[in-house]
Amino acid sequence: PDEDGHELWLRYRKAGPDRLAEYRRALTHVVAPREDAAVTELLQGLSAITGRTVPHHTRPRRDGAVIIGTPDTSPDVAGFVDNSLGPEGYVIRTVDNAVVIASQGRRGVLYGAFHLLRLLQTQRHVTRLDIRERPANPLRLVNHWDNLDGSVERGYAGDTIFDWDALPTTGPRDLAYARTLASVGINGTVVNNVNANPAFLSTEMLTGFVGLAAVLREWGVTLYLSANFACPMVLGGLPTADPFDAGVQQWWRDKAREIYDMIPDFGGFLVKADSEGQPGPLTYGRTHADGANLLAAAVRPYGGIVMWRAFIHDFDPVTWASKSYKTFQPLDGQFAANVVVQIKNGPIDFQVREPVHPLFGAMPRTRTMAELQITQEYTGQSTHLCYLVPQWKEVYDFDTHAAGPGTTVARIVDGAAGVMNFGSDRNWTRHPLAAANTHGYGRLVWNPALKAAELAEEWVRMTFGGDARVVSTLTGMLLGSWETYEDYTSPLGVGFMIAGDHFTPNPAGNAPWNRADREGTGFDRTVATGVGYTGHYHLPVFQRYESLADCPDVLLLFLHHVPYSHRLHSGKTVIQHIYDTHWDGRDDAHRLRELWRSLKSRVDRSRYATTLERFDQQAIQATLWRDSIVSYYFEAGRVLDSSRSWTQV
Ligand code: GCW
Repeated sequence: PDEDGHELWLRYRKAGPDRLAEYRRALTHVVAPREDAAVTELLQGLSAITGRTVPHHTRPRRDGAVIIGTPDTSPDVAGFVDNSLGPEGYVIRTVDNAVVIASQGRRGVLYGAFHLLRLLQTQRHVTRLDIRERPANPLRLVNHWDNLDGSVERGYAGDTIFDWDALPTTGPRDLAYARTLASVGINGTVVNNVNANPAFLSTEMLTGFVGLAAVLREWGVTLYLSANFACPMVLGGLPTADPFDAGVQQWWRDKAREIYDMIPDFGGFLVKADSEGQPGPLTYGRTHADGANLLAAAVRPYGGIVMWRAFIHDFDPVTWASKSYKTFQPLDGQFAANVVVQIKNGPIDFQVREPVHPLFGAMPRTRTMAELQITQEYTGQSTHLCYLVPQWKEVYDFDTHAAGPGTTVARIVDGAAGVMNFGSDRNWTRHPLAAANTHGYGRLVWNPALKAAELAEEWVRMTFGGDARVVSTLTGMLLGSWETYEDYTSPLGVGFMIAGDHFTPNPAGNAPWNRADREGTGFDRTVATGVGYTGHYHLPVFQRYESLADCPDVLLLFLHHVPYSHRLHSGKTVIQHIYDTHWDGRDDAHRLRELWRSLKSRVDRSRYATTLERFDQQAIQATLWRDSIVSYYFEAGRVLDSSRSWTQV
């Protein structure tokens, strides 16, 4: 078997002795009118896991049938499906001596098939199943920041996973990619960078995408593309890209027709406009809503959508946190019904710790989705272990109070986009454990109520098997890793301690962000004395953030400037907290390596070695981080560390 290859968590290994007999009895053949992706996956998975050839039949033959389908295609499942399931929901039920997987739609059947396989991969019993699932949100996407030349912006696992030149011809990797997304319920992908080369919408490229869309379609994944707002000028030779210009409107309508003629189920466009040098409607005195509605009108006849990004700033630390809120909030109600505003989880840029973006809950008449970052741009890239599901859960669970208590982000959004961490590396993510973030992202977006601990354990079992020591050790390592990374990098929400590579420490270069001076540190973003950012939140949140006494410790330096002697809720002074967390966090990073070493005899040699090399690097980097931040703050404030004596240091 391909131990370190691109199987990721879809490793169908023969069941252990405690489950093998049960699985062999319960799952003997797959029943469906015809072979499709769900059937293929079940045949492959069930055969490998039971160690017997599991065949496909059109009718049940004996005990152990796995009967799958939609009411349209298979009369056997008709009685199991009701309308409330929707096209992506499914039931899995044990009936007599068969297992039924039924859905209204093809996607639901596929997700049900993966669910059954997941049960087997995580060593669960399957004799009395009664499962009912439906996704919390319709938009469950990944975003690739992949360029035409094959490079990946903020990609840390090689070049693009796609082979643009080969398209429309596709290969095994495209198929494996589509399958992998489907296995965790992801139903859409934007394959090119939001810093979009207009050429991605050229007729030549679109012709190629027909092939990719076909593979994705088999696995229930919709293709979307990032669009450059200046396409009518660059590709169409028009003198303007003004959304109010009739020629521009016509150009986008024609482009949409061309695309939908080729790819009838094309999902629509993702747009980064008037941000970091990208063209946009502001050039013509129009608003973001005008720009979004221009493209939305073009794709509307075909059921397409436009995902319009809210990530805008002026590279100015003073205005950055508020810019997106101030620009988009007044536009609430002006976006077309098929526009979804895509909002990063926080107001800055995927820092290890940020408050939740104040736009969530501020645009009640606008469809919104959350942009999360699977690729660990600021959280250790593919070197540090940083399991982000706990962070994303905090985002989903955050109560905006927009429509009273309980207006959580999970209840507000229509879905999410995860900036992807796959690349051309043989194992797709470089750090073998980084795939836990990809898996966790898909599963959490399907159901934000799932617990981080459940998802971490599920991934470990699927990826490394059921050995109890491996499961408990690795699950624990994943769950604590975000806090560890935060401890030795950026304290108390201060953010941007990082150099231009977004990897190594450079606190001195970021003084306008951390504002460390002789007396204290932190960025005053209050209404009373600072830049007024806290005022973007609804009342109870505003009060909590505005008040120094109530502000959560983890966000203290994001929201307030305080003296080094300020006492946290923990009882420690800010400066002592900074010293202690950096020393402890660095030690925890070294401990992660020891924990991994303790699994040596329980993990295959190849993945063991690749992963150990990651932990070796992380340990070195964590020491560098600790020393940089501790010395920066010591030099700024000249306060002695009261926890460590000089002999220890
Ligand atoms: O996260 C930052 C990155 C940029 C990125 C930008 C964005 C795609 O540093 O590389 O560009 O934000 O999200 O648009």
